[in-house]
Amino acid sequence: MSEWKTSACILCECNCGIKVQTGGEGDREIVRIRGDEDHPASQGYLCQKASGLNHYQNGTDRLLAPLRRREDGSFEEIDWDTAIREVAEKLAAVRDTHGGDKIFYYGGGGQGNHLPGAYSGATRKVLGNAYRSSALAQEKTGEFWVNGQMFNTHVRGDFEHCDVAVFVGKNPWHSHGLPRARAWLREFSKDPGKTMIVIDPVVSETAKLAEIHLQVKPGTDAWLLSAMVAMLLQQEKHQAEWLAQHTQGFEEIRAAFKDIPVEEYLAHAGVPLATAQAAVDAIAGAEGAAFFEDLGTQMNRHSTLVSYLEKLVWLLCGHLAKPGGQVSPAYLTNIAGSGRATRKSPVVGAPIISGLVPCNVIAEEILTDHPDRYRAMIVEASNPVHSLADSQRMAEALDSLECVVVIDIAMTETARHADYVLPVATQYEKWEATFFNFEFPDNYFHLRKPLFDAPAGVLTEAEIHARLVEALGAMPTALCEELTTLLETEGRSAYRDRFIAALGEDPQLSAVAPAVLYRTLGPSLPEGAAIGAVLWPLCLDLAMRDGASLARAGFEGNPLEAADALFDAIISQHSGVVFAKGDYASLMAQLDEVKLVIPDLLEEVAGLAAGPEPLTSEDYPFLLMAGERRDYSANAIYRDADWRRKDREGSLRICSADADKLGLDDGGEARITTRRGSAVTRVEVTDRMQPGHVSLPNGFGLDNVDGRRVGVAPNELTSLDARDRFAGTPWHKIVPAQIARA
Ligand SMILES: Nc1nc2c(c(=O)[nH]1)N[C@H]1C(S)=C(S)[C@@H](COP(=O)(O)OP(=O)(O)OC[C@H]3O[C@@H](n4cnc5c(=O)[nH]c(N)nc54)[C@H](O)[C@@H]3O)O[C@H]1N2
Ligand SMILES: Nc1nc2c(c(=O)[nH]1)N[C@H]1C(S)=C(S)[C@@H](COP(=O)(O)OP(=O)(O)OC[C@H]3O[C@@H](n4cnc5c(=O)[nH]c(N)nc54)[C@H](O)[C@@H]3O)O[C@H]1N2
Ligand code: SF4
Ligand SMILES: [Mo]
Repeated sequence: MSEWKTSACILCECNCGIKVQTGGEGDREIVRIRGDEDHPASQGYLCQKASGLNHYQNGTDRLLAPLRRREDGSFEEIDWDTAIREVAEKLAAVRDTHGGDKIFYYGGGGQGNHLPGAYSGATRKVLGNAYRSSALAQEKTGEFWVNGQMFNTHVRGDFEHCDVAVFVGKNPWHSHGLPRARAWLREFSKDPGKTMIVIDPVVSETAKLAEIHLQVKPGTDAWLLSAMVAMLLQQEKHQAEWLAQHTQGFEEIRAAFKDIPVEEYLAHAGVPLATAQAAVDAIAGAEGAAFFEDLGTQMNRHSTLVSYLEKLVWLLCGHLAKPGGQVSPAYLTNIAGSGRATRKSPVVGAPIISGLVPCNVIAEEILTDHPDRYRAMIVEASNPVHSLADSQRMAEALDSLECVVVIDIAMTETARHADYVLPVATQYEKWEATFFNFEFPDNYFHLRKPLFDAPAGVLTEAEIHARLVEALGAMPTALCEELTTLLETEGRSAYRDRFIAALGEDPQLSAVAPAVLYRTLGPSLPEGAAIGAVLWPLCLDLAMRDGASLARAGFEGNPLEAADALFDAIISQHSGVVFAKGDYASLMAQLDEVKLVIPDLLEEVAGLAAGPEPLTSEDYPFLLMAGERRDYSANAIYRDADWRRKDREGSLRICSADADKLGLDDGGEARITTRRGSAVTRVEVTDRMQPGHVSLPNGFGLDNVDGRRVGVAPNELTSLDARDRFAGTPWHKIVPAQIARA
């Protein structure tokens, strides 16, 4: 076995630091894994999912040569020169015939890898790509839009310092989202001075630990949260002085909620008044209340409205820009984007929030004869046929395009519909990182060093995009040679000065900058860390924008020096680097005046008076949560079902009363049918579920190359049209369903 090497887990946004021993045949296996105590956020913590990472590294369905689709639909292996040349030619032809804006880009990263998105920027710009999307546009864009309007930036709960923690449709016991989640939840729930509040229809593991569980009826959070806002105002529990000082529009908010019949709204939500009152009192009386809303409400009816109401609750209590409240972490790249919706998608006219087309309209934008329909697609590090609503429709959409290029490590459900599949090194065979850096005050970034050499036959995304840029004739080769020579002879500051001057001379250069940096700065980086090159301008940008945070983290001096020092630290420190230290005192000034009023959403609040429309019917009497996080779910990152130690098939969870009524046995089988599809599933009877509410896990039902499929693919049961009015985010947590004994 090897010495312990340093990396990170790639299964969720926490990216916990790991220490790994490799071994096995040809030293290609991850043999032992433990937590990395030196990692600034995880500090040695791991959850049980990380122990299976060899199932990712040496998983099923791996691809080791580029593939091209034949006329008959089967694939043939081709060499890389052919692959790059033909992909460049085909995409250039679409650009030249229909316009580059007809080439859609999907993905760019997953839970562990965000550098592909940075490098693809070059290919995208050369092709004239104008429309793109990613998984964020089926979960977070509603919240981004609300944050953009209220704060002009992204905010996060400061769970490390709060005395009241509120989880809205979020089960961090499984899904994490905060560092060391399980250890944190246990410690927090035991502390008598602290209060955990959970809003969830299910008695989740997190809800079990909570002091206050608001067990809403599925899909009724808007009534619950409106009632809570109304209680704060009607009982005068709001922070009047703070609101006057730091926010705009308070009187409009008061007017909108003053007449809301609290008891009636709570009855709609199925929450007793005393429980809601206890939650409101705890939040109003907290030193710092931190909130985390997630898929339970973001993939649900009123998702954008609920994001807004959730923010009103803590804003009315002044839980912003203080320890334990909501904070705005420093960033190298802000993955939440601006939150602005300045453009519309070309066919459906859906709002594009933070630059992302809503996932639920992509298929509609393709399967039409509209002249502006997308004609080609690049999919990178994502599996939309499996992960987006209505898998059948997404597959049909891909099949109708003139050219589909998929960049992945494996033969996925999406890759099956590609014209070209470009196989890449795994995240343990190349330098990788994410921009999931949301900690405050100390925020960190982790560029991971590879554990293995990449096998022959695959490339990295950085190399693919550099080659595509070259094949498209857009690489400024003379400038690259000049920059390389300068770097070798005069060093990085001369290189930087020339690079900046060149950007001024040629506006086109910024488009291909990632590829130029990779080809010029990349080879000079130690230990073969060429992929790190794209981080260098981000360090510069941070130093210009937020030098104070950088200086507090120890990167002092003029911005150019501080940026270089940070960049060198990121390249050389393999357990991650604290790149910024926040400061509570200056946060409020940074956030400026908060805008409490979002007119469209206040209108929606008024509409709640009519009460909830029924979501079920005689034909579909159940509400299915299509995609719950569990012990052994990890999106579709592990394609090998054998990584699971329990719940191998991903059971349908149903309460005993419903199971009895339907004659279902624990461990038996049931058929579940929705408006979109039908599947047979294993059954688990558990009284964690409310009557009428059932759940299936996320990430199951993958089709392996050997013909295996284990569990239900949730999006064969979901529909495109069940989506939020504002952000277009899907209603995956409330899919009307019928269940019968199989
Ligand atoms: N184990 C595991 N962890 C993961 C992932 C994974 O696949 N597996 N994926 C990662 C990713 S990409 C994400 S985005 C996060 C998501 O993390 P979460 O959002 O925490 O995950 P979910 O289990 O989808 O949904 C959370 C909760 O919403 C509740 N819920 C369902 N309906 C409603 C409702 O009507 N109202 C309310 N208030 N709650 C409701 C569910 O009961 C559930 O407990 O997890 C990340 N972590
Ligand atoms: N019904 C329903 N659907 C859901 C959800 C739900 O709760 N319910 N959850 C949704 C959520 S929140 C999310 S975030 C999405 C996630 O869905 P996707 O964004 O599609 O992401 P993953 O399932 O994580 O798949 C990542 C892909 O990246 C590939 N990959 C791994 N490493 C690399 C690499 O180094 N390079 C490249 N190029 N590829 C690599 C994997 O093989 C895999 O195909 O799923 C969503 N889908
Ligand atoms: S919390 Fe678990 S799944 Fe998430 S990064 Fe850490 S070890 Fe991996
Ligand atoms: Mo997600």
